[in-house]
Amino acid sequence: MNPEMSPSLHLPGPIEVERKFVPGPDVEKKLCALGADLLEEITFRDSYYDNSDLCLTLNDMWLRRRENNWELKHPPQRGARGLNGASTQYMELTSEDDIISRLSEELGVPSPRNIESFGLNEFASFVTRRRRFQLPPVENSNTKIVVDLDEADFGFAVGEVEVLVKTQEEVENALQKVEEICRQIGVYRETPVQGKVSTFLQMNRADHYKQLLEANVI
Ligand code: V4E
Repeated sequence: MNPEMSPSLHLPGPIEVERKFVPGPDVEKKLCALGADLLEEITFRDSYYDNSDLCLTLNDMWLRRRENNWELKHPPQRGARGLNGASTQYMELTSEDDIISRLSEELGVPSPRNIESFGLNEFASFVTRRRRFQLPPVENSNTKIVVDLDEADFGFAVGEVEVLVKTQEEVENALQKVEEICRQIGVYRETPVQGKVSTFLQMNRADHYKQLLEANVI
């Protein structure tokens, strides 16, 4: 059986369940009122890669280098999209070996020695300043709920409520939890809020952006 379809088997990475929001002026006050702690303030550069046919992103696969680390996000179930209502669910791979085998499968090429040898092109690169908050633990659960307030260097700000889970079975609860937190901090919206990469493409690479819209990826 395909391990990605079986809920309880070990997955190669966590599933990130997330809901983005437009950060209003009161959001930090509301987070404090819920007992959130500022965990860290960090700054990092993300560079995103694809081939000339956009095979990865048109299939909702997002390969990036965050500072010196490679990361790949893809929908947990094959053929599905990561966007689910106004929330998203993506498997996050951080092991280079796992990323290479997933990419070579997707691109239909043999596994090279390293990720650079796929010869992919950078299509977006920007710096994010992130303030990360952690909400107090939910009783009888070890779920960690994190809220990020991001400012990208191209003049765009976005927030996200995020929960990491280990199995597909836990996704439904996590979706409810991120929605509930958005309501509690007063940022709930029915429709998806666009993230940094989509906004970067809309501003700088209109054709790539249009193709993603037409493929229902964003
Ligand atoms: C998955 C995805 C993209 C890659 C960037 O993912 P995102 O979570 O927006 O970035 P970031 O910096 O917050 O990563 P983190 O630090 O949380 O790991 S670009 C587009 N997608 C798909 C997508 C979508 N279709 N709709 C929405 C609302 N978001 C993302």
